[in-house]
Amino acid sequence: MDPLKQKFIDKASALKAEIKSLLREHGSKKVDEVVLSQVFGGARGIKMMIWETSNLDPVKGIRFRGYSIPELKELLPTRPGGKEPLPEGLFWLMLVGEIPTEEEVKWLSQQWTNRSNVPEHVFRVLDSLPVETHPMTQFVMAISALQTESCFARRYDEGIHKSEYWDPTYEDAMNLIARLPRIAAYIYRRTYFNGDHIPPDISQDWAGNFGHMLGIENDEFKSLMRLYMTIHADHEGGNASAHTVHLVGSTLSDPYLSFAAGMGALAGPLHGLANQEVIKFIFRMLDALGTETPSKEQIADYVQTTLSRGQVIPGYGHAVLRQPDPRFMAQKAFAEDYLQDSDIVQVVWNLFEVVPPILQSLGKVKNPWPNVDAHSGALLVHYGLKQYSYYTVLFGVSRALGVMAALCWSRALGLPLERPKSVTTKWVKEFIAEQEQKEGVSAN
Ligand code: CMX
Repeated sequence: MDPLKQKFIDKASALKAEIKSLLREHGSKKVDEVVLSQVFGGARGIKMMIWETSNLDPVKGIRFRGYSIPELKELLPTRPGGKEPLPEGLFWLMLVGEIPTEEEVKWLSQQWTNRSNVPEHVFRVLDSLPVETHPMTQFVMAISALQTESCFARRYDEGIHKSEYWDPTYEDAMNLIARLPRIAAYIYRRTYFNGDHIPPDISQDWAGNFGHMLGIENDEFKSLMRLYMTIHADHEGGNASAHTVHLVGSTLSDPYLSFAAGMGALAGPLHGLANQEVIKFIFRMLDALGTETPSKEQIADYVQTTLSRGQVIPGYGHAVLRQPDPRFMAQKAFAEDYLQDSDIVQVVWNLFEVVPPILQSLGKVKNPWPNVDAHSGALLVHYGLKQYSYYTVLFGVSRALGVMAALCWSRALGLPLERPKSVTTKWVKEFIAEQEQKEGVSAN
């Protein structure tokens, strides 16, 4: 058995035993109370699922196995002489809870290279689609086509023992992650470069090779890809894409189909598609104002007009966060290091000053601060990746790291089919009437 797999199952078996005794002793302890506004309000904040790979604090932001993004930048292995962490290291950390050594990361990089071959039929499926098909639709279809390769589906069909579900899940997770950059780059090159594809360079790391296959041979851009793939990977379990993968995976649907479903969720404009919406918003604003360098007053007016049309300001707000997103700040720090003089980056920084007080003044927005999507597009535009309809695919490739590590845990811990309770508004009204009657009786 490979060393990562062995380490994973040792840790997962120990935790599974611990959870068993924890539930035996404390299974009936209350961890939450649910109020009616949460039932109607998208289940915000309700604790209802186990997700081991990361945790989101409303004020401090994301912690991957307890580590903040600045800590990961210090601790995770980089390319020789590089500043940005290798996403391979983050996957290792999320899967087994340990900061890997350079050797371990090298091993994982090599594993993903070895597993990266994409079967021909996946490219044929992509080539059969109209070239103007949205890249996220292409991505979902390619992942679904790749499902023919699922070890989990095959082993389940053969009659695998449930204690072994984690094993083919791990194999699928590793193979899927290994293949995604090739698929994503293929979508980019067929959509925007007439199918002029660039073969993989197996001497490069996972994110570096992805940058190479996209066709942007620039070391700074490859560094950006390493950072991008690291910071977008996971945001605990409740966000729409992660939760979808978890929910679909809980039916024992295989990792490919679970991930494809999650990518459908990521493609919504209130979630991952916000990264394309942000840059679209900025381009339209520059167009409307007739300048590449708008003043803060001009930006403020444009933001007000957008709000008055009943539209959201993309890249701002969050269902959990109540501070500027550390993932936004990490990208800002990258821009401060590498591209201080970019006009479009300056627009993003001016929006950061202008938008929060305007959103705050509405009196209803719980978090007026920027999220991860507010910054990413401007960095990509700077390096020449201007086709914003493609941006969510980049997010999706990264998100695979978190949700696949988490799915391995779900299968190893034997987490059951997810099936929360729904109620009708009629039930709610009857419930309220019953409560009021009881209160009336006890008051008399
Ligand atoms: N612009 C305008 N209005 C906003 C807003 C924004 N950026 N963020 C929130 N609001 C509004 C909501 O639409 C809601 O209005 P109504 O009561 O009229 O429906 C009100 O403020 C309260 O919303 P909230 O409780 O603060 O936010 P939610 O938890 O309901 O929603 C989110 C969170 C992200 C969907 C929302 O902030 C939003 O639409 N942001 C813009 C889209 C975006 O950037 N999404 C990406 C999030 C990160 C990611 O997943 O990638």
